[in-house]
Amino acid sequence: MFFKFTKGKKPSLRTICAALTAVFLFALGNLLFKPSSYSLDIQSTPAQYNIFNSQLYVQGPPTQRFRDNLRNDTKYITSWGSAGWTNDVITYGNLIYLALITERIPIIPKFLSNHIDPSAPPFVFEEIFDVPRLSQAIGIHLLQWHEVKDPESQVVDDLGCWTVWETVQRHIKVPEPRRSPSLNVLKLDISWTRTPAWVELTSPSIHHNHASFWSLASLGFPEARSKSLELSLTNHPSSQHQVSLPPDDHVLCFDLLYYVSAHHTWEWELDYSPAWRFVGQHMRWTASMEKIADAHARRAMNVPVTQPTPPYISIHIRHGDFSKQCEGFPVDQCFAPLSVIARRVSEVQEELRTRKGIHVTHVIMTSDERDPEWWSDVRALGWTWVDYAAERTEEIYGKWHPVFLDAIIQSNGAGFVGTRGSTMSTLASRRVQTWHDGATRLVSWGWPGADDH
Ligand SMILES: Nc1nc2c(ncn2[C@@H]2O[C@H](COP(=O)(O)OP(=O)(O)OP(=O)(O)O)[C@@H](O)[C@H]2O)c(=O)[nH]1
Ligand SMILES: *[C@@H]1O[C@H](CO)[C@@H](O)[C@H](O)[C@H]1NC(C)=O
Repeated sequence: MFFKFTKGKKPSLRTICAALTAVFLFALGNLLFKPSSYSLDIQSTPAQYNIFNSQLYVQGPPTQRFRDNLRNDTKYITSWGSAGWTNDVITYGNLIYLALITERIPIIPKFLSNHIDPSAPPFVFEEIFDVPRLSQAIGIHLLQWHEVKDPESQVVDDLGCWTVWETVQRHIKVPEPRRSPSLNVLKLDISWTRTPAWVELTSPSIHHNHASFWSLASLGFPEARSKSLELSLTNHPSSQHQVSLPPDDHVLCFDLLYYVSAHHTWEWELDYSPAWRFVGQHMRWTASMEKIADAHARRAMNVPVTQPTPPYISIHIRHGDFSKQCEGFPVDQCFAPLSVIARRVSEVQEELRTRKGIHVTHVIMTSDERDPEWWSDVRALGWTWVDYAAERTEEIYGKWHPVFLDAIIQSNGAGFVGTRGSTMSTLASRRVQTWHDGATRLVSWGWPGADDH
């Protein structure tokens, strides 16, 4: 929560036949089952080949000014992240879902390191998420900012955007647009216009700060847009060039799409979450990331090279700055003790045994806890973890990799035990349930006995 916040090898004839058959079946499947509205405006070849080709959605290679690269027959949508990595994954998932329902092409920014070492360079979306697979699953093309505007460009572009954050922040006296560090990286000078009050989510729960998907989507269509612009909404001139611009319609943009739901706040935690169902579940890891994660998991479990990776139960225990939510309890009484976590692991083992007939003994812990004593208690339970220092993962792959690999290892558990209130745990549960039909539990915490049940 945001606080509650085969390379080099010649293909065999058999491979070629299999590939041709696959392409044929794929094309046939698409003809039969895909709604034709996704084919956009390109008629000559099957749409599914076009959705992977970014060049059809921009003028050409990335330009100094992003606007020079936009097509006049295509509408776009964008937004930016500004929190921990998983929060930003949710934010980008919400952006892509809004793109679906507004029939616009999303432009996705890079991930910026907020929770990890700030010296870690921005990380491109398609290097962790399999973009062609996602595109094919949801039927629209995805653009990334580096394909539109040259990352080396020194040109500061003006852009008019909607601020949702200023409208829905109830707890602040003088609400403001949410400023993402991405805007500096992309050299965008934004003039913000406050969204109408009606974007706020009417929810059965009384949490603050959320907007609703369809109210935001309506701003991407002419009628709601022009009616809104009649309302004399607060506009902030851009901070560098001091220009006042109306919200752009060619590139519909919003400051922050983290707090957005269809029906209920914190909706990614709920089974019907449309952003999860129509987008999030299709955000699969790239094959190369999967491979690195599998190698790390195998070494953590000491799997001999001749054996397949055994099923395991993954755990995510979020500590660190979650201690701020302890409300007076010392952390050893606030965070769930390992005995309580072990009880949840047994439940997951039991469910996997009875429901799926699989006997899972391997347990892999992931956590932001740094106390070596806590980790030796984890070892005493017979559980293991990836030792990123010993693996030299950061030196070899970069600073982002431990969090990516932990997320992938969590998501590939036959079962999962996580920390209630952590988005990293929320997403791991969703993935284990949807991708592996796994057993999941979230541990409650905050006071002694919080997880009693
Ligand atoms: N490598 C690793 N990093 C973790 C782990 N748990 C937390 N972190 C770090 O802490 C960050 C937590 O932020 P998010 O990913 O947004 O998830 P969250 O648990 O909802 O936390 P908040 O955003 O702070 O509320 C992660 O992105 C990681 O950088 C873990 O198990 N392994
Ligand atoms: C749109 O762009 C194309 C090619 O870039 C150009 O030929 C056409 O005149 C433009 N249409 C409008 C309405 O500007």
